Amino acid sequence: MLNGKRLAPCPYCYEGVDTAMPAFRCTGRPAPGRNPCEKQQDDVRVKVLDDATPVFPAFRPDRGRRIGPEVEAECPHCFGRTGIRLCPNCHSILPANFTASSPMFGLVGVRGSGKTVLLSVLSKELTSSVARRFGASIDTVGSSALLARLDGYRKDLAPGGSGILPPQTAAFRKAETVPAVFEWQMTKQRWGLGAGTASTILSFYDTSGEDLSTLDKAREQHYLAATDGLILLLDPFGLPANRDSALARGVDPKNLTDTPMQVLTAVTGMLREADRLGPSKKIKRPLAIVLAKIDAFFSEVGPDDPIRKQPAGRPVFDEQESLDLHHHVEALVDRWGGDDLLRHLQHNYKNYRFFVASALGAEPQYASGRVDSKGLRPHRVAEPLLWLMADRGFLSKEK
Ligand SMILES: Nc1nc2c(ncn2[C@@H]2O[C@H](COP(=O)(O)OP(=O)(O)O)[C@@H](O)[C@H]2O)c(=O)[nH]1
Ligand SMILES: [Mg+2]
Ligand SMILES: [Zn+2]
Ligand SMILES: [Zn+2]
Repeated sequence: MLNGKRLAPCPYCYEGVDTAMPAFRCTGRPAPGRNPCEKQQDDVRVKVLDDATPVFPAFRPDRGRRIGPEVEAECPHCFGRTGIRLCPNCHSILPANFTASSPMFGLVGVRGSGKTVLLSVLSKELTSSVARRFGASIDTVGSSALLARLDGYRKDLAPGGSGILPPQTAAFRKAETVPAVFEWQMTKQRWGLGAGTASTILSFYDTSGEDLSTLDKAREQHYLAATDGLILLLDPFGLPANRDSALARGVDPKNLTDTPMQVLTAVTGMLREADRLGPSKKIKRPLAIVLAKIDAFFSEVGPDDPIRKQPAGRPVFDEQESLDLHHHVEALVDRWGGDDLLRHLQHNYKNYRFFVASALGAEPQYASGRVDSKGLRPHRVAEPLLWLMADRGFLSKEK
């Protein structure tokens, strides 16, 4: 049962994990008088994630002695106790409060939609301003090559950095596409039960920037199926009314290969297949559709336009403001020739909402890949995620 009572998808490999029966990793601290375990290559990680980093041994505790949810185990080699829980399938460290009821949210977008730049900025926003705003603890889980890469890109874009945008890498090794995982922990008041820690998992993976024709469809579908809510990043330059202006500004035509409509149709197809939905049934999973790079359109609207407005910094999700923006963006998409997109959403999704975001805050020089000298001014990058959280009841909504 995936998304049912017992199994929750691993945020790294998206396989269902029985959280009552995790694998464990030795901490390297032996029981008194024992020889410590040594770090070595973990064959499971090599096979599933192509990651050969030496680590302490992993093991599955003796099945016979299992009582209730397993939070600690004893290393069979050095007899040290460990609380490092692993996914049995890929041996990644599970988030601390990962349970079968932790929802997982993800983000998708094709090459050129602005995914890498957005993820670089979002990972910083989450662990700083968003965490402060909601009094939450939002931390990265484990380490991944992607997290390190995103940090590097962000430093390049920040003042004092090289000012160069991330390159369109041709292909990454599997290890470099291991998802960046965040755990959002919050204290929740539960009726009659007092306070408890609730945990939401964010799993983002960044592809080498394929277009739809070269997408690893199996992996993408596996990922889409595992998420409880999705953020779909669309490139507004790909809408019919904006293409020519994009090309005139120096946008690489390769980044406009797939139109937003083609991307959405592909995602819908994969979700329908993953959920085995009949043609008359709508997709229930909430979908946040984000028009990225929205800074490119600031000069076309007045300073008080909803797409330019800063979101309020209160620790609630402002539902009315979000709905107003949603309707405004719908009208904008229609004006830009995306009426087919609107109809598609109405026919296929029960619960969707439009957002705008700008990771950079100002237009870069598209052809040379240089960012604006005023530096990074992210705009509304976290809002789609906040909506997904509020929709699940993890954040309160202000009506
Ligand atoms: N105007 C504007 N352009 C952006 C922004 N983010 C990305 N871009 C442009 O989109 C290109 C592709 O971005 P990238 O994040 O590499 O896209 P990816 O292929 O989806 O990972 C960048 O080189 C920029 O030219 C943004 O916030 N504003
Ligand atoms: Mg990219
Ligand atoms: Zn896994
Ligand atoms: Zn050990």
